[in-house]
Amino acid sequence: MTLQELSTQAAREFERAFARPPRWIVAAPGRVNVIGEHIDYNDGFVLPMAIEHYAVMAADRPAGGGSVLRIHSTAETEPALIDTAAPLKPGPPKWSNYPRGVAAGFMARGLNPGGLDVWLRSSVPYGSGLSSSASLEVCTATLIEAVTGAKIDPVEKALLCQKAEHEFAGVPCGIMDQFISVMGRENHLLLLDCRSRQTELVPMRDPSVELLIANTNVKHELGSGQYARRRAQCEAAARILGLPSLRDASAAGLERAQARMDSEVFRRARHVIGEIERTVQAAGAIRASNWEEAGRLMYASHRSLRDDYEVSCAELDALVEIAQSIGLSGGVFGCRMTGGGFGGCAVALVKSQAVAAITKKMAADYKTRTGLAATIFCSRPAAGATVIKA
Ligand code: GAF
Repeated sequence: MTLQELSTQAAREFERAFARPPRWIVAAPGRVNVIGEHIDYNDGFVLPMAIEHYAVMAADRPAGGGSVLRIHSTAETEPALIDTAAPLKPGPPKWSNYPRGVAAGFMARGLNPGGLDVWLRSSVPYGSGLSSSASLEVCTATLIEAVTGAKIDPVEKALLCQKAEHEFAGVPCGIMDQFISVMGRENHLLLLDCRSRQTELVPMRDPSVELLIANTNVKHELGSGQYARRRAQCEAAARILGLPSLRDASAAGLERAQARMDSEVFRRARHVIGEIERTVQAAGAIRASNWEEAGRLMYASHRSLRDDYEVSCAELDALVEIAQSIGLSGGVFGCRMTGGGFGGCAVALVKSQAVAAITKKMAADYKTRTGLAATIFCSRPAAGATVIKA
Protein backbone atom coordinates (compact mmCIF):
# COMPACT_ATOMS: atom_id res chain seq x y z
CA MET A 1 0.00 0.00 0.00
CA THR A 2 1.43 3.42 -0.93
CA LEU A 3 1.80 6.16 1.67
CA GLN A 4 -1.02 8.05 -0.06
CA GLU A 5 -3.36 5.05 0.20
CA LEU A 6 -2.38 4.41 3.82
CA SER A 7 -2.99 8.01 4.82
CA THR A 8 -6.35 8.10 2.98
CA GLN A 9 -7.33 4.98 4.87
CA ALA A 10 -6.23 6.42 8.24
CA ALA A 11 -8.19 9.62 7.48
CA ARG A 12 -11.28 7.60 6.61
CA GLU A 13 -10.97 5.57 9.82
CA PHE A 14 -10.52 8.74 11.85
CA GLU A 15 -13.64 10.21 10.28
CA ARG A 16 -15.64 7.06 10.97
CA ALA A 17 -14.56 7.05 14.63
CA PHE A 18 -14.84 10.78 15.38
CA ALA A 19 -17.44 11.99 12.85
CA ARG A 20 -15.21 14.71 11.39
CA PRO A 21 -12.14 14.78 9.13
CA PRO A 22 -8.69 14.90 10.77
CA ARG A 23 -6.91 18.23 10.98
CA TRP A 24 -3.43 16.72 10.91
CA ILE A 25 -2.00 13.64 9.18
CA VAL A 26 1.63 12.63 9.69
CA ALA A 27 3.74 9.58 8.85
CA ALA A 28 7.08 8.01 9.78
CA PRO A 29 8.71 5.01 8.06
CA GLY A 30 10.16 1.76 9.34
CA ARG A 31 13.62 0.79 8.17
CA VAL A 32 15.78 -2.01 6.96
CA ASN A 33 19.42 -2.03 7.91
CA VAL A 34 21.52 -2.98 4.89
CA ILE A 35 24.66 -3.58 6.99
CA GLY A 36 26.19 -2.51 10.32
CA GLU A 37 24.30 -4.67 12.79
CA HIS A 38 24.59 -4.23 16.55
CA ILE A 39 27.00 -1.42 15.84
CA ASP A 40 25.10 1.75 16.78
CA TYR A 41 25.61 1.26 20.53
CA ASN A 42 29.31 0.60 19.84
CA ASP A 43 29.74 4.07 18.28
CA GLY A 44 30.47 2.64 14.81
CA PHE A 45 28.97 3.03 11.31
CA VAL A 46 25.57 1.73 10.21
CA LEU A 47 23.91 1.79 6.77
CA PRO A 48 20.11 1.67 7.03
CA MET A 49 17.41 2.88 4.67
CA ALA A 50 13.81 3.91 5.33
CA ILE A 51 11.28 1.54 3.76
CA GLU A 52 7.94 2.20 2.09
CA HIS A 53 6.08 0.98 5.18
CA TYR A 54 4.87 3.61 7.63
CA ALA A 55 3.14 4.47 10.86
CA VAL A 56 0.47 7.06 10.02
CA MET A 57 -1.42 9.20 12.52
CA ALA A 58 -4.57 11.19 11.72
CA ALA A 59 -5.54 13.63 14.48
CA ASP A 60 -7.63 16.54 15.67
CA ARG A 61 -8.37 18.32 18.93
CA PRO A 62 -11.03 16.45 20.95
CA ALA A 63 -14.54 17.79 20.29
CA GLY A 64 -15.11 18.23 24.03
CA GLY A 65 -11.66 19.71 24.77
CA GLY A 66 -9.51 18.35 27.60
CA SER A 67 -5.89 17.37 28.09
CA VAL A 68 -5.97 13.67 27.12
CA LEU A 69 -3.95 12.47 24.15
CA ARG A 70 -6.08 9.50 23.07
CA ILE A 71 -4.55 7.19 20.44
CA HIS A 72 -6.64 4.45 18.85
CA SER A 73 -4.66 1.91 16.85
CA THR A 74 -6.04 -0.43 14.21
CA ALA A 75 -3.64 -3.08 15.57
CA GLU A 76 -4.53 -2.79 19.27
CA THR A 77 -7.68 -3.41 21.24
CA GLU A 78 -6.89 -0.92 24.01
CA PRO A 79 -6.28 2.76 23.18
CA ALA A 80 -3.37 4.73 24.63
CA LEU A 81 -4.68 7.37 27.05
CA ILE A 82 -2.03 9.92 27.90
CA ASP A 83 -3.05 12.77 30.20
CA THR A 84 -0.82 15.71 29.34
CA ALA A 85 -2.01 17.67 32.39
CA ALA A 86 0.07 15.47 34.72
CA PRO A 87 3.74 14.35 34.73
CA LEU A 88 4.00 11.23 32.55
CA LYS A 89 5.18 7.81 33.71
CA PRO A 90 5.24 4.43 31.95
CA GLY A 91 1.93 2.60 32.18
CA PRO A 92 -0.47 0.20 30.46
CA PRO A 93 -1.15 -0.79 27.78
CA LYS A 94 2.43 -1.69 26.91
CA TRP A 95 2.38 -0.21 23.40
CA SER A 96 1.31 3.18 24.76
CA ASN A 97 4.74 3.68 26.30
CA TYR A 98 6.28 4.61 22.95
CA PRO A 99 3.99 7.63 22.33
CA ARG A 100 3.85 8.33 26.07
CA GLY A 101 7.66 8.58 26.29
CA VAL A 102 7.75 10.88 23.26
CA ALA A 103 5.04 13.14 24.72
CA ALA A 104 7.04 13.26 27.97
CA GLY A 105 10.16 14.29 26.01
CA PHE A 106 8.31 17.20 24.39
CA MET A 107 6.72 18.23 27.69
CA ALA A 108 10.16 18.31 29.32
CA ARG A 109 11.08 20.90 26.66
CA GLY A 110 8.01 22.96 27.50
CA LEU A 111 6.12 21.75 24.42
CA ASN A 112 2.81 20.31 25.58
CA PRO A 113 0.68 18.80 22.79
CA GLY A 114 -2.51 19.05 24.91
CA GLY A 115 -5.56 16.87 24.25
CA LEU A 116 -5.84 15.10 20.89
CA ASP A 117 -7.93 12.38 19.27
CA VAL A 118 -5.59 10.24 17.18
CA TRP A 119 -6.15 7.34 14.80
CA LEU A 120 -3.04 5.24 14.19
CA ARG A 121 -2.61 2.85 11.27
CA SER A 122 0.74 1.23 10.57
CA SER A 123 2.00 -0.89 7.69
CA VAL A 124 5.30 -1.64 9.47
CA PRO A 125 5.02 -5.28 10.58
CA TYR A 126 5.21 -5.44 14.36
CA GLY A 127 8.17 -7.23 15.99
CA SER A 128 9.87 -8.03 12.69
CA GLY A 129 13.11 -6.13 13.08
CA LEU A 130 11.84 -3.35 10.77
CA SER A 131 11.55 -0.73 13.53
CA SER A 132 7.83 -0.61 14.12
CA SER A 133 8.58 0.99 17.52
CA ALA A 134 10.90 3.70 16.17
CA SER A 135 8.36 4.54 13.46
CA LEU A 136 5.67 4.90 16.12
CA GLU A 137 7.91 7.15 18.23
CA VAL A 138 8.96 9.34 15.30
CA CYS A 139 5.36 9.52 14.04
CA THR A 140 4.24 10.75 17.48
CA ALA A 141 7.07 13.29 17.55
CA THR A 142 6.13 14.53 14.06
CA LEU A 143 2.51 14.90 15.14
CA ILE A 144 3.47 16.88 18.25
CA GLU A 145 5.69 19.14 16.13
CA ALA A 146 2.78 19.77 13.74
CA VAL A 147 0.32 20.41 16.56
CA THR A 148 2.56 22.72 18.60
CA GLY A 149 4.10 24.43 15.56
CA ALA A 150 7.56 23.75 16.99
CA LYS A 151 10.18 22.24 14.70
CA ILE A 152 13.00 20.62 16.61
CA ASP A 153 16.40 19.82 15.15
CA PRO A 154 16.34 16.36 13.44
CA VAL A 155 19.19 15.01 15.61
CA GLU A 156 17.43 16.21 18.79
CA LYS A 157 14.17 14.71 17.56
CA ALA A 158 15.76 11.29 16.98
CA LEU A 159 17.50 11.41 20.38
CA LEU A 160 14.25 12.38 22.11
CA CYS A 161 12.60 9.30 20.55
CA GLN A 162 15.50 7.06 21.57
CA LYS A 163 15.18 8.35 25.14
CA ALA A 164 11.48 7.45 25.09
CA GLU A 165 12.40 3.90 24.17
CA HIS A 166 15.03 3.70 26.92
CA GLU A 167 12.98 5.25 29.70
CA PHE A 168 9.41 4.27 28.86
CA ALA A 169 9.75 0.98 26.94
CA GLY A 170 12.83 -0.23 28.85
CA VAL A 171 14.84 -1.12 25.72
CA PRO A 172 18.47 0.13 25.75
CA CYS A 173 18.52 0.60 21.96
CA GLY A 174 21.08 2.56 19.95
CA ILE A 175 20.33 5.57 17.73
CA MET A 176 20.03 3.94 14.29
CA ASP A 177 16.30 3.30 14.03
CA GLN A 178 15.13 6.72 15.16
CA PHE A 179 17.74 8.50 13.02
CA ILE A 180 16.73 6.76 9.80
CA SER A 181 13.01 7.18 10.48
CA VAL A 182 13.61 10.94 10.87
CA MET A 183 16.28 11.42 8.18
CA GLY A 184 15.60 8.85 5.46
CA ARG A 185 15.76 10.15 1.91
CA GLU A 186 14.18 8.68 -1.22
CA ASN A 187 16.66 6.65 -3.31
CA HIS A 188 19.38 6.89 -0.63
CA LEU A 189 20.86 4.81 2.14
CA LEU A 190 22.07 6.67 5.23
CA LEU A 191 25.66 6.12 6.35
CA LEU A 192 25.49 7.15 9.99
CA ASP A 193 28.52 7.63 12.18
CA CYS A 194 27.02 6.74 15.54
CA ARG A 195 29.82 8.49 17.42
CA SER A 196 29.84 11.93 15.76
CA ARG A 197 26.20 11.51 14.61
CA GLN A 198 27.25 12.78 11.23
CA THR A 199 25.34 11.39 8.29
CA GLU A 200 26.09 10.87 4.65
CA LEU A 201 23.50 10.00 2.03
CA VAL A 202 24.63 7.12 -0.19
CA PRO A 203 22.72 7.14 -3.51
CA MET A 204 20.96 3.90 -4.41
CA ARG A 205 18.91 4.66 -7.49
CA ASP A 206 20.10 1.99 -9.93
CA PRO A 207 16.84 0.44 -11.21
CA SER A 208 18.60 -2.84 -12.01
CA VAL A 209 18.97 -3.74 -8.30
CA GLU A 210 16.47 -4.07 -5.47
CA LEU A 211 16.53 -4.71 -1.76
CA LEU A 212 14.30 -7.64 -1.02
CA ILE A 213 13.04 -8.13 2.51
CA ALA A 214 11.98 -11.59 3.68
CA ASN A 215 10.16 -11.86 6.99
CA THR A 216 10.64 -15.19 8.77
CA ASN A 217 7.39 -14.47 10.63
CA VAL A 218 9.16 -15.64 13.75
CA LYS A 219 8.64 -13.00 16.46
CA HIS A 220 11.52 -10.87 17.48
CA GLU A 221 11.49 -9.54 21.06
CA LEU A 222 14.13 -6.92 21.80
CA GLY A 223 13.08 -6.71 25.41
CA SER A 224 13.94 -10.37 25.98
CA GLY A 225 17.20 -9.47 27.69
CA GLN A 226 19.52 -10.78 24.97
CA TYR A 227 19.92 -7.31 23.47
CA ALA A 228 20.95 -5.77 26.80
CA ARG A 229 23.28 -8.73 27.38
CA ARG A 230 25.06 -8.19 24.04
CA ARG A 231 25.39 -4.50 24.83
CA ALA A 232 26.92 -5.26 28.24
CA GLN A 233 29.36 -7.76 26.69
CA CYS A 234 30.57 -5.11 24.22
CA GLU A 235 31.08 -2.66 27.08
CA ALA A 236 33.01 -5.33 28.99
CA ALA A 237 35.28 -5.95 25.99
CA ALA A 238 35.98 -2.22 25.60
CA ARG A 239 36.78 -1.99 29.33
CA ILE A 240 39.27 -4.87 29.10
CA LEU A 241 40.89 -3.21 26.08
CA GLY A 242 41.06 0.08 28.01
CA LEU A 243 39.07 1.88 25.28
CA PRO A 244 36.02 4.16 25.43
CA SER A 245 34.15 1.87 23.00
CA LEU A 246 34.75 -0.90 20.46
CA ARG A 247 34.79 1.78 17.74
CA ASP A 248 38.36 2.45 18.88
CA ALA A 249 39.43 -1.22 18.83
CA SER A 250 41.46 -3.02 16.17
CA ALA A 251 41.53 -6.70 15.23
CA ALA A 252 45.20 -6.90 16.23
CA GLY A 253 44.56 -5.26 19.62
CA LEU A 254 41.74 -7.68 20.27
CA GLU A 255 43.93 -10.69 19.42
CA ARG A 256 46.55 -9.45 21.90
CA ALA A 257 43.93 -9.18 24.64
CA GLN A 258 42.30 -12.55 23.92
CA ALA A 259 43.87 -14.32 26.91
CA ARG A 260 42.35 -11.73 29.26
CA MET A 261 38.86 -12.18 27.86
CA ASP A 262 36.02 -14.60 28.22
CA SER A 263 35.69 -16.40 24.84
CA GLU A 264 32.12 -15.19 24.36
CA VAL A 265 33.10 -11.56 25.01
CA PHE A 266 36.00 -12.01 22.58
CA ARG A 267 33.69 -13.22 19.82
CA ARG A 268 31.20 -10.40 20.41
CA ALA A 269 34.02 -7.86 20.03
CA ARG A 270 35.35 -9.63 16.94
CA HIS A 271 31.94 -9.22 15.30
CA VAL A 272 31.79 -5.52 16.11
CA ILE A 273 35.29 -4.73 14.84
CA GLY A 274 34.74 -6.65 11.59
CA GLU A 275 31.25 -5.28 11.04
CA ILE A 276 32.33 -1.64 11.35
CA GLU A 277 34.94 -2.26 8.66
CA ARG A 278 32.46 -4.11 6.44
CA THR A 279 29.94 -1.28 6.72
CA VAL A 280 32.38 1.37 5.54
CA GLN A 281 33.47 -0.95 2.71
CA ALA A 282 29.86 -1.69 1.73
CA ALA A 283 29.05 2.04 1.53
CA GLY A 284 32.02 2.39 -0.84
CA ALA A 285 30.91 -0.60 -2.91
CA ILE A 286 27.35 0.75 -3.21
CA ARG A 287 28.62 4.21 -4.18
CA ALA A 288 30.59 2.47 -6.95
CA SER A 289 27.61 0.24 -7.93
CA ASN A 290 29.82 -2.75 -7.14
CA TRP A 291 26.89 -4.99 -6.20
CA GLU A 292 28.89 -8.21 -6.06
CA GLU A 293 31.21 -6.74 -3.44
CA ALA A 294 28.28 -5.31 -1.44
CA GLY A 295 26.65 -8.75 -1.54
CA ARG A 296 29.82 -10.50 -0.43
CA LEU A 297 30.01 -8.16 2.58
CA MET A 298 26.36 -8.90 3.43
CA TYR A 299 27.03 -12.65 3.52
CA ALA A 300 30.11 -12.06 5.68
CA SER A 301 28.03 -9.91 8.03
CA HIS A 302 25.49 -12.72 8.40
CA ARG A 303 28.14 -15.31 9.22
CA SER A 304 29.58 -13.04 11.89
CA LEU A 305 26.14 -12.34 13.41
CA ARG A 306 25.38 -16.07 13.39
CA ASP A 307 28.66 -17.44 14.73
CA ASP A 308 30.28 -14.65 16.76
CA TYR A 309 27.41 -12.45 17.87
CA GLU A 310 24.89 -15.32 18.07
CA VAL A 311 21.78 -13.29 17.32
CA SER A 312 20.53 -15.27 14.33
CA CYS A 313 18.13 -18.22 14.46
CA ALA A 314 17.39 -21.31 12.36
CA GLU A 315 14.73 -19.53 10.29
CA LEU A 316 16.99 -16.56 9.42
CA ASP A 317 19.84 -18.92 8.58
CA ALA A 318 17.47 -20.87 6.33
CA LEU A 319 16.56 -17.71 4.37
CA VAL A 320 20.21 -16.76 3.92
CA GLU A 321 21.14 -20.31 2.83
CA ILE A 322 18.28 -20.36 0.33
CA ALA A 323 19.44 -16.99 -1.06
CA GLN A 324 22.95 -18.39 -1.34
CA SER A 325 21.68 -21.49 -3.14
CA ILE A 326 19.89 -19.27 -5.69
CA GLY A 327 23.23 -17.46 -6.05
CA LEU A 328 24.49 -14.87 -8.45
CA SER A 329 23.32 -16.84 -11.49
CA GLY A 330 19.77 -16.62 -10.09
CA GLY A 331 20.12 -12.90 -9.37
CA VAL A 332 21.13 -12.78 -5.66
CA PHE A 333 24.22 -10.70 -4.79
CA GLY A 334 24.05 -11.18 -1.03
CA CYS A 335 21.78 -11.72 1.94
CA ARG A 336 21.88 -11.32 5.72
CA MET A 337 19.71 -11.07 8.78
CA THR A 338 18.71 -7.50 9.59
CA GLY A 339 17.75 -5.75 12.83
CA GLY A 340 18.11 -7.02 16.37
CA GLY A 341 17.86 -10.70 15.38
CA PHE A 342 16.34 -13.84 17.00
CA GLY A 343 13.69 -13.80 14.25
CA GLY A 344 12.41 -10.95 12.14
CA CYS A 345 13.71 -10.32 8.65
CA ALA A 346 16.52 -11.06 6.24
CA VAL A 347 17.52 -8.53 3.59
CA ALA A 348 18.88 -9.51 0.18
CA LEU A 349 20.47 -7.45 -2.56
CA VAL A 350 19.08 -8.79 -5.82
CA LYS A 351 18.75 -8.12 -9.55
CA SER A 352 15.42 -6.40 -10.26
CA GLN A 353 14.65 -8.63 -13.22
CA ALA A 354 14.93 -11.73 -11.01
CA VAL A 355 12.71 -10.53 -8.13
CA ALA A 356 9.66 -12.62 -9.09
CA ALA A 357 11.65 -15.84 -9.51
CA ILE A 358 13.67 -15.27 -6.30
CA THR A 359 10.50 -14.54 -4.30
CA LYS A 360 8.85 -17.72 -5.55
CA LYS A 361 11.85 -19.94 -4.84
CA MET A 362 12.55 -18.39 -1.44
CA ALA A 363 8.94 -18.76 -0.31
CA ALA A 364 8.73 -22.39 -1.48
CA ASP A 365 12.07 -23.51 -0.02
CA TYR A 366 11.45 -21.69 3.27
CA LYS A 367 8.08 -23.42 3.60
CA THR A 368 9.69 -26.81 2.92
CA ARG A 369 12.51 -26.24 5.40
CA THR A 370 10.59 -24.64 8.28
CA GLY A 371 6.91 -25.33 7.68
CA LEU A 372 6.36 -21.56 7.90
CA ALA A 373 5.20 -18.98 5.37
CA ALA A 374 7.61 -16.10 4.78
CA THR A 375 6.35 -12.65 3.78
CA ILE A 376 8.55 -11.29 1.00
CA PHE A 377 8.55 -7.79 -0.49
CA CYS A 378 10.85 -5.19 -2.03
CA SER A 379 11.23 -1.57 -1.03
CA ARG A 380 13.03 1.35 -2.62
CA PRO A 381 14.76 3.63 -0.11
CA ALA A 382 12.00 5.93 1.18
CA ALA A 383 11.80 9.42 2.67
CA GLY A 384 11.83 10.01 6.44
CA ALA A 385 8.99 11.37 8.56
CA THR A 386 6.58 13.75 6.82
CA VAL A 387 3.58 15.93 7.54
CA ILE A 388 0.88 14.98 5.04
CA LYS A 389 -1.80 17.38 6.25
CA ALA A 390 -1.43 20.36 8.59
C1 GAF B 1 17.54 -2.73 17.28
C2 GAF B 1 17.95 -1.49 18.02
F1 GAF B 1 16.86 -0.73 18.33
C3 GAF B 1 18.95 -0.67 17.22
O1 GAF B 1 19.39 0.42 17.97
C4 GAF B 1 20.12 -1.55 16.76
O2 GAF B 1 21.01 -1.78 17.82
C5 GAF B 1 19.64 -2.86 16.14
O3 GAF B 1 18.69 -3.52 16.97
C6 GAF B 1 20.75 -3.82 15.85
O4 GAF B 1 21.60 -3.30 14.89
O5 GAF B 1 16.84 -2.40 16.11
